[in-house]
Amino acid sequence: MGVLNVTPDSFSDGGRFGAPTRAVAHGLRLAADGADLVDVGGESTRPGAERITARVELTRVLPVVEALAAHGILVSVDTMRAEVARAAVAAGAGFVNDVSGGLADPDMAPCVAELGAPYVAMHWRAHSRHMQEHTVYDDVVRDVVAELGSRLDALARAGVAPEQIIVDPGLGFAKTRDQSWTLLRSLPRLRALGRPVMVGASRKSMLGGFEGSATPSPAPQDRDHATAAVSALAAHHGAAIVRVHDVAATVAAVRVAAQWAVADRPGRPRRAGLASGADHHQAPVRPHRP
Ligand code: PMM
Repeated sequence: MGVLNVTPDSFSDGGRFGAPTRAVAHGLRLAADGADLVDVGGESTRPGAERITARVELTRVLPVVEALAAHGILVSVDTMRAEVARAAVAAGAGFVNDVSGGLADPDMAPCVAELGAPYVAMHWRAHSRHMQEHTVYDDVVRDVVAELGSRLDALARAGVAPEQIIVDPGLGFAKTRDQSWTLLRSLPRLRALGRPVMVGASRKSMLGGFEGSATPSPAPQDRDHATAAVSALAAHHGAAIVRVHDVAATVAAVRVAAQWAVADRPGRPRRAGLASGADHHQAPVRPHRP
């Protein structure tokens, strides 16, 4: 999944794609680089970010979703609002990516049930302004799995089909850097929820410096090699989708992981792609064509 933030204040691509024409051009580039889907977001979720109105969000995302979908690109809309999800799907989006897993907007679950589109339910505890005040866990993996499990139950009660749902641990969202690494190392426990797992580590502060390294933390836009490495490892350990800014580097790295898995299992050819990743037991998520 390629990241296309149409925001003036995104922490890593810093508003470079604010104007619709430049955003669309970048989305086309992400697809040409090998993204299976392009995630269009109009509201920044960087730590401390203030909310914007639905009207501003719609104005930012709809023209970009519409143009990319018209080019035949599978678009996902990164939104916490049912109203935006509904309008984006009507404009051609085939996926809904909700960082709040349905918690921010009570209308989201029934809306997604009605739309029938694949839905990313991310682990989330609070809006960005306050999220880093919510990093207390008894056991981060057990608590995140349990909280995601509750979201799956709530989504099912609202009529969302299990096959629509992809789960995401929400790296960096109400998590310290160490907690994010612990979650990343525990992908099999997230996969035990029975749904495909998505991972978004791209350019995050968890990649901003490593044990034993004397070099200063690289700026977010200088974390793409580290992102590619982490994406390959995540794919190898079963992530179905990795959400990244630099698609070309990650596609190359994920292909290496896929080849590694083939080489691991002589006689069992595998296909790199949306549901790649070693040991995938879940059914692949079928894109939604409105
Ligand atoms: N991270 C960001 C935004 N949207 N969506 C999902 N499902 N998972 C993530 O980890 C995630 C996301 C924040 O990163 P950005 O500001 O660089 O887009």
